[in-house]
Amino acid sequence: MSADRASRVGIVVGSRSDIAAAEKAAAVLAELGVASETRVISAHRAPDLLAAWVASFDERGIGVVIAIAGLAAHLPGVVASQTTVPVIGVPMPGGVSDGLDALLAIVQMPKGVPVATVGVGNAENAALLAAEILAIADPDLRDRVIARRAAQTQAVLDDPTNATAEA
Ligand code: RP5
Repeated sequence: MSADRASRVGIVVGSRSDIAAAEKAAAVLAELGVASETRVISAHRAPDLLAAWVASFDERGIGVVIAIAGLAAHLPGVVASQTTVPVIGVPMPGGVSDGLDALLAIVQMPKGVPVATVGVGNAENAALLAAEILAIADPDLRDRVIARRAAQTQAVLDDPTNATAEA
């Protein structure tokens, strides 16, 4: 598969305990018409399987990765170390500081291997950022991303509690 068909998102979680976040990301991507695939691969329990999955990105058409992890949260960085496909890390709540540990582990990647990081547990934003990255080369997807943003704004405007006082 050629690079210009890298239109899918690879979602990986380090544990089945994080699968709900992966499902949230996949649902947002599906809403935008973006295909995704989800894997449960621990970077420390199954490093060779993780490497094999990353090595298959070109043939699978994966153009962005969402890597979701808690605790030491090395999964996004390990994936990023093996590919130049953009990696978005989602730190998960829990641990000694309810996600602050995972947030710092993901956002504090040493220089040379970037990982984009969203807020703790914010799989929705990871999906939206993945879609925005893919939309750079996909005008139809760009239109859908813009439409979703507009609908979000309209929902705020339509909220009756936000009605301004009439003169
Ligand atoms: C990481 O440690 C996973 O990403 C998960 O967030 C956390 C807990 O994993 P389990 O104890 O559920 O295997 O591997």
